[in-house]
Amino acid sequence: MKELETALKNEQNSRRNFFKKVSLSGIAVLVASKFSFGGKSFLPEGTSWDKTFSKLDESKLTGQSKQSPLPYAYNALEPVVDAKTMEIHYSKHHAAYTKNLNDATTGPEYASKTLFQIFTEMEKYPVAVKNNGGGFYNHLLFWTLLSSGAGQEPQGDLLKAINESFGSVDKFKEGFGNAGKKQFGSGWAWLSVNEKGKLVVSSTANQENPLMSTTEVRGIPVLTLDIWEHAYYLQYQNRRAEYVDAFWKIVNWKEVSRRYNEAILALK
Ligand code: MN3
Repeated sequence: MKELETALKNEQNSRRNFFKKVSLSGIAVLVASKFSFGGKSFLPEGTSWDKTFSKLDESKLTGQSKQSPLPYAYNALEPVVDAKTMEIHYSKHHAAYTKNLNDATTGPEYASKTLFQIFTEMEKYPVAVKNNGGGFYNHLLFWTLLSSGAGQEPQGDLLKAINESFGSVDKFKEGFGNAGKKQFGSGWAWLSVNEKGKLVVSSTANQENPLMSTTEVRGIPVLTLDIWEHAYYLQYQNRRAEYVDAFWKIVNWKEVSRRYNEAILALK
């Protein structure tokens, strides 16, 4: 136990020093995505991602999964996201990931598995299960995090945690926005609660997400942004940065808060 504590301290110190050297104007959050602890060994003794994730609302999702109805109309997020994009995104792209996930998980080995269990052992599964499992879940999550009720901002414990991890809401938005803007090719930007209960920003390629064992920065996602071109191209064409900046107008902060509180409880 002493050894573990010392190792942990050394790791924290070297991380701190590293951040001191490279942390120019709040880009540390991005660096964190490249030099995360990741993995199971840093969870509190006797816990595992599997156990932690099993306490989350959506942990019961199986391979035989269905799309939830969109919680608003296709045109509800205009002018930030146009109705046609929402319609195609939900009824074609998300529908396809859902169907392909179900098609890829008909075997008996999937009968007793939940999607979150599969995520915790992602390396054991075919790439079709990873791509479509991520595609199914990431979109399911994403829809809940958008809202037509503009003008909200983070509050309460979530606000406190954002200030603690990033310095301010603006710094957080800058870090998260940059994660989205700088992700090469298709992917997602994330705000997650990591194994220490701290908020971290990262980005992933394709349909990977922080619940997956194959991901560098692991954690429980509380906010995400789809940065595939299909999410914005009709309206923004090549102007991804404009789309990312406009995203803040439609974030459902109440839902982010709810997910943050759920994640903190799950880690206990
Ligand atoms: Mn998408």
